[in-house]
Amino acid sequence: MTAAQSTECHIPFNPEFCSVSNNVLTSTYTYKNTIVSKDLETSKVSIKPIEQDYKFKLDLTVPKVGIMLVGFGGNNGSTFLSATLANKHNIAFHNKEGLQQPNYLGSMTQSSTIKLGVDSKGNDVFVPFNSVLPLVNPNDLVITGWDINSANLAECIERSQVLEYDLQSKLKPYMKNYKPLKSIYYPDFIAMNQYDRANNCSNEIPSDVQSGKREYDINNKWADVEKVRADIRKFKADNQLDSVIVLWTANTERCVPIIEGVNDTMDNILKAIKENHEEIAPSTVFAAASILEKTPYINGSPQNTFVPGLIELAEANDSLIAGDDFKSGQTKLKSVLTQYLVDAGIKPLSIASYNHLGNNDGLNLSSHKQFRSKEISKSSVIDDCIESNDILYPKEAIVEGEKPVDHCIVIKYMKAVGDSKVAMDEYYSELMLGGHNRISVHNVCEDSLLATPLIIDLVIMTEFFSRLSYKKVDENGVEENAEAYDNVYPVLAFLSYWLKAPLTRKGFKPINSLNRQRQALENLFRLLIGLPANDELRFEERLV
Ligand code: NAI
Ligand code: DG6
Repeated sequence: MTAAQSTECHIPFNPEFCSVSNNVLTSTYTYKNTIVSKDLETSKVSIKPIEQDYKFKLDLTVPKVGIMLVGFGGNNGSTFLSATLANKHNIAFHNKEGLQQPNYLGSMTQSSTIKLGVDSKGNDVFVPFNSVLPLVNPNDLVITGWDINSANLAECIERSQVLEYDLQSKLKPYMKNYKPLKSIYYPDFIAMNQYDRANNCSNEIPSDVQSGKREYDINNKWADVEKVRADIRKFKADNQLDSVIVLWTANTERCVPIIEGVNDTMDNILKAIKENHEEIAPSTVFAAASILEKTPYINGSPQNTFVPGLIELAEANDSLIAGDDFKSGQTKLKSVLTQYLVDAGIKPLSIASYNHLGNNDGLNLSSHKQFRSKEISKSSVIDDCIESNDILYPKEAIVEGEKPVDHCIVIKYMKAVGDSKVAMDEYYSELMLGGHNRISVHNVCEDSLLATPLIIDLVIMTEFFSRLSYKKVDENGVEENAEAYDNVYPVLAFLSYWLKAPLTRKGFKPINSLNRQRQALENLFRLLIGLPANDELRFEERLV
């Protein structure tokens, strides 16, 4: 490993279940669950407790990590670089309220805590999330990326109008030397209103200058994959990185149809790229290139990049993937509010979600096909919560083809509000004895300042998962695979907390509840240091 830093863990490991050797933590854990079956005729429920022992291994050495953003020059991409540079160089700045210090507010890994246990009096004790196990410090990330537009990153922060003027001025000297790598543009996938931006593309066809119209080669898609692979390798070598992560934060593309023989299997999708199939999008090229380089790939946008063929490719290469679509403001709140209503036994009847925004993301989404991708990812967030309560939503009462809750998504482009997206939601619910409850939310989401911390967390946690491996142990203590540990399954559903439409393993339904998503992460951290899963029984207080 190059330039690897050694860890300083402040939290002791429980020696009953953990040991450390050569800076590798080994933990044992008994996973317990219950198999529940329901007799459909009698409605009788039967339960069968199950247990499985696991051994986990975590490399405690934090590597030197590089991040490559697709869409580097956009609002999220440029805010991501700004945030890490401002924190790294401790750049304080003035806004109208006075002097502000840089920070990572909104990042769960950097600015939230985990309950570790209780003090001698039974009161809860919390510790910073990033103090439990060694995680990469975002200040240490080496950052680059691709963009179809050539503006340098100092120009980008001015264009995006996200940061305070004073901070922009202080950051510009650090940012002007960051220039996006040339990217790949196939005009059919993002809105035509983005066409003028595409002046930094490796697939641009040198053309007659007088025509004034740029043209792009869409018939060399395998060469585009090879170009992205070469970019990843060069970045890694030039910066002596131990690992690289690629994250898509470029414009939302339209979704692609799943076509038998084209993108339904690994072999077919590789063939389709080589044959320049029209349904191979730039995001397919970036994802395929990353997977072939065994470089984790995260999809921060809603398009269905992860078609079955790409998932199979990730499985075959044991390469981590996660998606889709950052869950930042309106949707995050919706997942919490819907859960609250449904868990309280209140029945949401309709959720009307409207928003308008004036940034380039909003401009792109003003085109119907791109809006449709976003509509799909924003719609799915309440599904599992509604399904969890068949007192409120009895299966037999659900009309085929209809959703039990009317859920409507509207997005409008309104230039004036820029990056300060306005989200308005109305939750209309049924109360006891014919009553109704109407909750109206007016939420100003500073879009990129909400999304950037999620990018930080996704990168930090993806790197963490690439250091984690496991094996099963049978009831006699015999290890399933005596020689080696397995990597975690390539589709990182553990990252669902940050994603609107979490990608899951085939055959499993996504979990959208924010609390449940977070609980999984907390409990994973706890078991790795030899602690039991958190419960809130509080017997110290509640039993005599
Ligand atoms: P943006 O429009 O400011 O930035 C996107 C950038 O991608 C632009 O600079 C554009 O030139 C570039 N681009 C387009 N196609 C490209 C390609 N093929 N290769 C490389 N670069 C390309 O958008 P913003 O606000 O940064 O959002 C980025 C993505 O993240 C969008 O898809 C958005 O829907 C998604 N997102 C944003 C959230 C937020 O709160 N800001 C939350 C959830 C998702
Ligand atoms: C309009 O909804 C623009 C989108 O890109 C959102 O800003 C983004 O998806 C965040 O959405 P949400 O629902 O998590 O606030």
